[in-house]
Amino acid sequence: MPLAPADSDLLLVVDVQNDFCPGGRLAVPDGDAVVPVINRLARAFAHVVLTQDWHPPGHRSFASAHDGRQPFETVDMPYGAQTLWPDHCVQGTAGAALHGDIDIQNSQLLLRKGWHPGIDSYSAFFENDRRTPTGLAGYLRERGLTRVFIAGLALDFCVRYSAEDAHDAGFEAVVVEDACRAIDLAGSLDDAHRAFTGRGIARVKAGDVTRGWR
Ligand code: VGL
Ligand code: ZN
Repeated sequence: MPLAPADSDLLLVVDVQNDFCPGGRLAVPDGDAVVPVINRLARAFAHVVLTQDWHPPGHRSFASAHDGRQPFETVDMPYGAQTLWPDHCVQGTAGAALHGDIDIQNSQLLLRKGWHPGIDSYSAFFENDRRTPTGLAGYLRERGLTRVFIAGLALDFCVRYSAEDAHDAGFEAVVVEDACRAIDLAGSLDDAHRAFTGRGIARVKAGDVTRGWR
C-alpha cells in the first residue's frame, strides 16, 4: 500500500553511525546497507530528525566499566536488566560520527542520547530507566508532528524501543523494515517483531513510502 508522507509525518533516522556499521565497535551485520535506502527515503519527507548514540568514556553500558564482565552479558542496573556492550559511540570519536554517506539535507534536529554516564538509552524518547525523557515527544508535539516513521540501527534495540515509546506516547509509529538492520542477540529480533505486532505498530517497506514522490 503506497504511503505518501504528509506535513504531519516525521522520518526518525536512528543511530546510523560508524560504530554500528561493518568495521565499527558494535557492528550490526550489513548495517551500512541502510544508508542509500534512508537517503532516498528522506527525500519523501518534509520533516526529518536524526539520532546519535553519544556515550561518555566509561559509560555504564560498556562491559569494560564492570569488573570481570564481557560484552553481551546482562547485568542488573539500578533501573533493571541491562545488556553490556563493547565500548561504542564514545563522544567525539570517529566511531560516534554519522556514517559518512548519510546525505540528508532536510534534517532538522540531531538528537544525542545515552550521554547520562549511568543510564543507557536505546529509545529516542526515554532513557533505559523508562522515566528520563529525552525531550523528543515534546518537540514533536510542539511541532504538530503526529506520525513517526522509523529507520536505522539497530532494529531490535534502538529502533524497537523508539517505535514502542512513540506509540505509547500517543504518536502513530511505522517501522520502515528494509531501512533497518538488526543485531539479533538471544532472540531479540523475534522479540522486536512480537512487540510491533502486539502494539499494532505497522511495518512497511521503503518503496511503499517513496512511491509517487520522486
Ligand atoms: C544501540 C546497543 C547499544 C542501538 C545503541 O543503536 O541499537 N544498541 N547502543
Ligand atoms: Zn549505545
